[in-house]
Amino acid sequence: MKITDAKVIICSPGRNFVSLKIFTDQGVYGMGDATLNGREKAVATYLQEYCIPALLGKDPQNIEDIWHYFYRGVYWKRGAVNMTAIAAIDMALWDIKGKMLNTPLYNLIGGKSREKVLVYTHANGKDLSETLEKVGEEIENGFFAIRVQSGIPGITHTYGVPKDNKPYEPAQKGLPHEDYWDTSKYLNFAPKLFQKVREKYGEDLLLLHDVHHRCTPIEAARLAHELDPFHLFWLEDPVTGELQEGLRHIRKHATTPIAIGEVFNSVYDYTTLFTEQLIDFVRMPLVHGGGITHMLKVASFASVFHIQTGFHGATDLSPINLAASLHFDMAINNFGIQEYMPHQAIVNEVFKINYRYDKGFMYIDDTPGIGVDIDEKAANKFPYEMACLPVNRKNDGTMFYW
Ligand code: GCO
Ligand code: MG
Repeated sequence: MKITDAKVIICSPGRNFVSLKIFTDQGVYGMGDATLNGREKAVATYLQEYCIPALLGKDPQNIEDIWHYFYRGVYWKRGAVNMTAIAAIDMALWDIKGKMLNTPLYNLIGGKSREKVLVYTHANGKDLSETLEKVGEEIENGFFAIRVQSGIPGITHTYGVPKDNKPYEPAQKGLPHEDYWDTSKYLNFAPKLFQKVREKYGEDLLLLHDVHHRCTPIEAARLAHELDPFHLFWLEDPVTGELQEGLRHIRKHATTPIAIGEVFNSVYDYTTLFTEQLIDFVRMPLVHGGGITHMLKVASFASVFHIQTGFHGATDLSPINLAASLHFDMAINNFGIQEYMPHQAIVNEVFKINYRYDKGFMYIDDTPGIGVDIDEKAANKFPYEMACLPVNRKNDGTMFYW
């Protein structure tokens, strides 16, 4: 069996997505997600100029070998662009294998470990009372697990909160717009928010919160400690991903579970975090984490330390990634939870999906392979438009983490 061709499809149904389609001499093709929010064309160019020419003629059945060809075989290892390109290739190859063997992806990676996939959604409000209302709405929608983000008194606009009643979408057309940030206002407010949520909705709801990399290690330790009484399911990205040792401070002061990794892309990002038991959930998604082949290794490594998965699933990851993640979530033993932020309806004009949400859980059907296809004619109706994530400054103008 041989790879005969491959192409990159860039489209923008509401937001930009990059997809890779790999063709074979058996008439079967595979689909992979290659979307890296705000840097889409870097991955597309890398695939087009360097990876696709090297893929032609290879046997798509040899997934492990092809993975290492693009990882070990490239002197410049790791990095978001590189690992997203490898992920797209890897997903497409697993998709081809499933189609050739006429079986869904989850069967190729161990079969079903569960019947359905627990997901969490987002409740975002511009202030405390709107956020409490949104939590109530998501409970009505059947969710057992809800990520709670709120506007903060004294900060005009912040991460996770939609503008003008539109669905939350952080990437804005053109160059990055600027937000403003004040950690002390946030630290004073966050514990009060969770106290109110618990008072109103009780102990059973699984609550999550994303700090989005904005605390120093000691600030994160204070926050995690003050949130301890509200028993969060997890506190996400309390410190920046680069400073792994920063997580040690949190462990010294709190038992709030920690999730990290949506900006990581290598198993080597986790060696300290796993072996020292500094985290509880792995956030790295298949699309930025080198695909299924690599994430199987990460998940196995995590399982040794009783660490679970909780993959990133924001709307800037395409339906191909979400479907592949759901197969993965179904198959591994140490699955924890999956982020689910539904795509806008317009996205489904381009992507034909094989999953559904019902009462707090997601389900994936038995379509062979990953099971998501792209309607290229529809994709052509939505051409790429440059859009970037915002940047953040402190009130004196100092550049900060967004
Ligand atoms: C999450 C993430 C997203 C990211 C976005 C960046 O937890 O869902 O933090 O909101 O900001 O995916 O592209
Ligand atoms: Mg996050």
